[in-house]
Amino acid sequence: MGLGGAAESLGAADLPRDGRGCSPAVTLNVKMGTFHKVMLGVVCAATGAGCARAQAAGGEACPRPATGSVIEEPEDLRSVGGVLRVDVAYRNELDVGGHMRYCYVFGDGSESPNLRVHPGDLLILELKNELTVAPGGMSIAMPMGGHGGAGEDPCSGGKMTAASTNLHLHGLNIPPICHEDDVLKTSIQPGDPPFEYKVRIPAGQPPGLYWYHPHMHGFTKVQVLGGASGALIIEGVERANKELSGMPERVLVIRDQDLLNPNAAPNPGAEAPPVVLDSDGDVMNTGTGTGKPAKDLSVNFVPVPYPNYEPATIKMKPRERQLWRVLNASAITYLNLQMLWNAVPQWMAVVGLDGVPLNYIGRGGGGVAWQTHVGIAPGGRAEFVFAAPAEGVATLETLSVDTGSGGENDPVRPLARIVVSGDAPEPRAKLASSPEALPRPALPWLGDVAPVRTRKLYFSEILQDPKDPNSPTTFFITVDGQPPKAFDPASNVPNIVARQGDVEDWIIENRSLELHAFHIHQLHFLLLERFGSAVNEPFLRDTINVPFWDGKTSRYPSVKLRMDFRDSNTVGLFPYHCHLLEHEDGGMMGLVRVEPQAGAPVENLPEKASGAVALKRK
Ligand SMILES: [Cu+2]
Repeated sequence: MGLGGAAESLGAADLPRDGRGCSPAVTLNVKMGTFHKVMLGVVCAATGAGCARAQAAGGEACPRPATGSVIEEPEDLRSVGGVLRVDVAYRNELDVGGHMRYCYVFGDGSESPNLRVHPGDLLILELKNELTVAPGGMSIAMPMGGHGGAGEDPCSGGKMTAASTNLHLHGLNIPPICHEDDVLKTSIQPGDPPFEYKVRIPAGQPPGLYWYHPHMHGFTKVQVLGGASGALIIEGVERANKELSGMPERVLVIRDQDLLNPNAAPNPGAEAPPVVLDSDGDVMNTGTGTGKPAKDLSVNFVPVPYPNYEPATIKMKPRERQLWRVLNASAITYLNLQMLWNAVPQWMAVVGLDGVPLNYIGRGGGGVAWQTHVGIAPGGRAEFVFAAPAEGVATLETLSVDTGSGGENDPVRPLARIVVSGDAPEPRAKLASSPEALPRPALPWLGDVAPVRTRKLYFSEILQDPKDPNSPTTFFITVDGQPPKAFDPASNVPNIVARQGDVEDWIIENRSLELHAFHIHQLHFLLLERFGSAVNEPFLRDTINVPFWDGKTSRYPSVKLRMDFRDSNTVGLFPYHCHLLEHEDGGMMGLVRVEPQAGAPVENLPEKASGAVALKRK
């Protein structure tokens, strides 16, 4: 079978331009074929371009490159003999503009490196919380003698403050237990000894781009917005798609950050719609695709700030094909990537989404979806092949995304110039040239398994003062029939109880006036329907947009997902939430508890977790 239906559902359909999820502003142009198309699809022009190397712009704890820099690749930390062991210091500092930076500095001195592991490998990560500054600029008092001075177990969930942190391995199908991928009770304080994460990468984890970031409820946005994120790569994407064999690869982590020039006027000649701030100080959607963005963006930490948007620089050899692995590590900003040459959108060959190759399940098709733009929600990933022009300069930009009348402003803006020259350096990493084919997935294709039940959940928001759009908002994700309730981090009570081995269908509705991105930990799901209409996606996701309601239509926008609780690693208590992190922090999170099958071990369940953890702790 082909991936035609799948391809048509990518990109534009993911990034609604109006309340019905359509994209009139962008023509979705999809073709299927081989990589040869990438070569044909690129035209070029001559220009001379060069760019200064990155320079550290102030700061010592979390150095960052200067605007306009050449984009450096993150360092690669690779497993050796099936083990990747790393030490990580988690630091922060106030920059000269008063913005809080957060960073992961690894033992080799690299910041936010790529962690590269294979299925079946062991990842051992020692995380030391070295935060010294609280939001607002106050120094964090270092407790005497360990955890908060009280000797609390970091697995106990006792203390969760702006100085606390933990780590989530986004997209991995690993157990939700402390020292692995628990984010509900794990809380590491400044002064604690290094905290060990010890994770066995599942043998069946699809190869692709995943990521790591903190997940401390109430403080996730500020930490991720400050730069706390990095790529985690499960090696072997070329084993799923042999056309990728031997191809150079490049990791691009796109982050958002507070505006560097918040008071700047738009560029002369640019349309200047009125600026309305929401209760978080973010610029609300102008509906014009222009104007002041809610946040600035950066590419591998090179900022591309409003209002001039001086792009970062990527150098490529003429006509070189590279696999670009793009992570949207933004806290709240949507991306809709497009490659332009001479104002003409170029083809991108999408081969993987959310860490899963498009042909991972082996149901035929080329495993390639040809796109002229690729939408990536906060938390999502897209992997695509791009071929450089024969000469000249192409531009990577993000198109505007209409997030709804209640959403933030994500205008069109450039991100990077792709400068072609014969002496451009090769990316550091290259995919294997003669890969062994991946084994077929052990479980039947999710689309062929009958669900045991269907549930409905919905996103909603309440303004504390309904007459004041700038008053604080409470965010909810509610199981239909239950009372809407903001997530309570003190609660262990699940909103949903499922059973391991089962497959369920979940309908996620959006009853609010802004876009939300549904994400669940520990598993991938299959998109079945959008607005009640079937879609054909023979691949999996872990993050999905749910289009905004226009406030008038009698039916709420929705998606229908097939949720996969078959793997024993999903047993336990874990969250689902909106991946716009200020929504998550504001309460848009719920809990599912997956019960073991009769007779199965129960070590992932919370009441057993402390015992399991005791065995693991050093
Ligand atoms: Cu949201």
